[in-house]
Amino acid sequence: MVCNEFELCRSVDWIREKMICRLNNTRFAIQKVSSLMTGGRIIHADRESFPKHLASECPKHTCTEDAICLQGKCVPVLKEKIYKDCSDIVKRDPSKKGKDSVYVIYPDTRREVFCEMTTDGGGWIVIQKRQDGDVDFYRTWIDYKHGFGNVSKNFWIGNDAIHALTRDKNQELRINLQSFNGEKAYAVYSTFYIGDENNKYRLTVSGYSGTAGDSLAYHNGVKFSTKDQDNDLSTRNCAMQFYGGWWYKDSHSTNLNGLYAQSALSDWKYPIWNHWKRLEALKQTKIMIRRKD
Ligand SMILES: [Ca+2]
Repeated sequence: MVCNEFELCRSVDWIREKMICRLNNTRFAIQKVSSLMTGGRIIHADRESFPKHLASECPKHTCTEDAICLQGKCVPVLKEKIYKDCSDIVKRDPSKKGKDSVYVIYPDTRREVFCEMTTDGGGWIVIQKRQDGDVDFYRTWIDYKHGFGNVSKNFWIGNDAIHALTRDKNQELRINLQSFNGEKAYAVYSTFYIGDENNKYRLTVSGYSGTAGDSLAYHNGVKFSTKDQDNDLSTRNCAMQFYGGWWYKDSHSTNLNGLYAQSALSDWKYPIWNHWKRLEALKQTKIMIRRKD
């Protein structure tokens, strides 16, 4: 269908891949503008009634209610709300509480993340999870940079993603731990962010509370290391010694990306949390973040 020129966006802000349009009090975002010309997707936000509302604003608009006019063509509108992160989802849609799943969020660009919607009211973005030995965590710098694994089972979201998600320095961190005999403990940190790759993903973490003890304090201010990139403070290569990618100092007091054990074996190379179970390998770990405001 041919329509009049796109006139919905009276003012346009370009933010990365998004074109943010404002029309009176309605704000909506068009994703991946370059792909629109070949029938890409449009997503609108903040108002379910967007097409009708626009119809009254744009009498020349000749597309159906499920499309808007852009570059002379009617382009379908996807009725998908734009959420900034997992906490935004539970805030605006309380029915999602308790529904742990993969969701699409737009903290900066479009990301598919696993939201933990159960613990302490939900709204957590899971950045690491381990529940069995299916995925190898003894990996290279590039793997840790981009992330690996399966988001609903065992995975690392990626250091670039963690940096992007925490760079506003307004995230709290929560780590849930479970031992092989079924005991549980957790640690919450009121401050958590990491630097970018140039800064070797340097860790900033503080403000502990919880039941597991503060094993991350030792790692505060430390750079990330992998077996092929030794940024630790030891003369040895801690990533090789402890079989993981982590913020190793001259050793560690927690090694949650270490070698997965199938039982409660005892060694520094396993996923341990020293202040809770000393050197006992843990069965399950989950690391997650949530916006504080
Ligand atoms: Ca070293």
